[in-house]
Amino acid sequence: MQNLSLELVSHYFCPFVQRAVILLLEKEISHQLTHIDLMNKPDWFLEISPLGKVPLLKVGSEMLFESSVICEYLDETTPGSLHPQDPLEKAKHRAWIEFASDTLVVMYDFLNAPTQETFDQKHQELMGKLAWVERNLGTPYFGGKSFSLVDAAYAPIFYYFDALDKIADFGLTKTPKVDSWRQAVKSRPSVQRAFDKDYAQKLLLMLDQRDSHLSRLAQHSKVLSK
Ligand SMILES: N[C@@H](CCC(=O)N[C@@H](CS)C(=O)NCC(=O)O)C(=O)O
Repeated sequence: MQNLSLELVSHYFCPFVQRAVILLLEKEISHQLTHIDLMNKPDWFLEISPLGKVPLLKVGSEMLFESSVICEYLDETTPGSLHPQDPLEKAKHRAWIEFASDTLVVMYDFLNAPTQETFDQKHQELMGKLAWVERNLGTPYFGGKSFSLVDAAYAPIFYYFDALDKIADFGLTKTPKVDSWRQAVKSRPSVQRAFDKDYAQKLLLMLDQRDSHLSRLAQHSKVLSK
């Protein structure tokens, strides 16, 4: 990497930001992290963010957006790629990172579903996604022995699982390969450093502020009572 300063513009609960944070920590890349309030986006952010979304990576006076682009840039400009070398394998990893993004969209709809009907529908969609991953996984990591960008892309999803497990059994451990992958990814030091120890509990508190089927289930299960 040329000696350019790196600043990641972030939001504490953004799973797309967390992919980049894991990569920065995994490769020990010096950087600055700036959190913003997405409910009250600062003017300086709106001026430099084409989509009005985090993450953004300021690279010297330049600016990158889109988490997969940011991760690829960080990976390519530092030694020891976290992508496979073989072009076909690399393309497959990129495709599964896209799949992780799609899974996050379903996860968001599931977490915020206003009614039981939407909740059940999104739950089924989520289980369908997990079944696809189950059939395409290596061990202990997605690509086998080495931790890769795909693992970083799914790590935030596993923290949602931790929060959900506190509320009820949603069948998230019923895909055994995904379940052991989840443990392997969460044991990775860079992943542990990227998330606070009580991150899942903080997620629950955040989700509880929404008027959703899940927040009603959480209140019913008393998981949020002190
Ligand atoms: N495709 C984008 C998605 C990023 C994204 O959705 N960020 C959310 C927070 S997790 C955001 O900034 N939302 C603000 C908004 O949509 O106004 C990426 O991979 O970077």
